[in-house]
Amino acid sequence: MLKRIEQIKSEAEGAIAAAGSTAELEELRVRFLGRKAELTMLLRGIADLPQEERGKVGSAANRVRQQLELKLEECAAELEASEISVSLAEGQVDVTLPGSPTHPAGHLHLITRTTRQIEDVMIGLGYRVIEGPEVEHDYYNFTALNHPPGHPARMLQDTFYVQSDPEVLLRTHTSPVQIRAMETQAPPIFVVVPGKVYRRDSDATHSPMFHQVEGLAIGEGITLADLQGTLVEMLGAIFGGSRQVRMRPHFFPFTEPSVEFDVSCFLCDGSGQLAVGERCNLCKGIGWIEVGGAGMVDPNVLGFVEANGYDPEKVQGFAFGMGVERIAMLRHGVPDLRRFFDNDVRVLGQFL
Ligand code: 2U9
Repeated sequence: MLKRIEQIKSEAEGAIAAAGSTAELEELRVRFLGRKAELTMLLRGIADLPQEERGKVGSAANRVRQQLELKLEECAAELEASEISVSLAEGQVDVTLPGSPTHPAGHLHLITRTTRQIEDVMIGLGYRVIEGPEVEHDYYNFTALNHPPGHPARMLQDTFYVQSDPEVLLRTHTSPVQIRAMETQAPPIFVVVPGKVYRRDSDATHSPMFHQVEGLAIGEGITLADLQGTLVEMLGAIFGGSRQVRMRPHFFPFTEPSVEFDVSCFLCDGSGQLAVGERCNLCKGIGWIEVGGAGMVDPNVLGFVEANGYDPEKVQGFAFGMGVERIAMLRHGVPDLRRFFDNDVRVLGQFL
């Protein structure tokens, strides 16, 4: 009997080692350890054996059973792993292949393209592109930009606050990024800051989320004339041709003096007329189109980063801001800014 148990063991071990699949292993488990297997029957018949054989046969059969169970388990784990890798390799999909039928890959959104174009011009003028958080602290969005707590200027922009913390908000402009930049880089600094901003506002020319590009130049001896020259370069590159730029006095809390700037109309070349007696419909006959705001950075703002070398007595400079949607609407004749965010490819596909 003991000899037969050893035979079963070696027969089973040989078969298990030769098994090529988990299905085959399952068949072997049934054959050698199943209800009708010889070893199982043998264990069941132990009670019928003579008293002196029972102990030896019983323990030998149980030991072999346990050894075979362990072997089966080990082999199953190995085979399962190799079967999984084979099936993964067979089922592999090359996601870089064109679809069938092929589908056009699409293109950048007009707002991204317009933003990048502005960035490129500014990079050409020696500026660095930087980005920052869209969820901001009150300090960076308002206080350090010369909006003291409780100041009415804070009301100018309808701000989205985070419910759990009155000090945390969705930035209303990208200007906080420039404060963060000045905290880490001593002057001179020339940065351009694109990004999403948020204000509670919604109509054909306003959206609760829109994009801005702002610029900041701080160093020794930078003047309003440098701002004018920079705007001429930038707007010429964006609107084409030899555009003129004019500034009108305005108010912003973070600049002093502050201006709004206009570009000469690129449709009528500033004449206000498309033909004799025909009023230009883009600039409404004025010859100028409002593009953004700017000014000399208020010394109070520099005071917040004075510790990093921005002594308002020694350095000065300008900042400007533009809405990207407005630029894109003007250039491409889009009447409603919300069309940029409907994600209708019939609209977006026109701006290749
Ligand atoms: C710092 C100091 C000053 C950025 C500026 C404007 C004027 C401006 C608007 C244009 C259209 C916002 O999108 S819009 O509604 N922007 O008029 N932005 S000056 O001034 C700064 C920025 C950072 C440290």
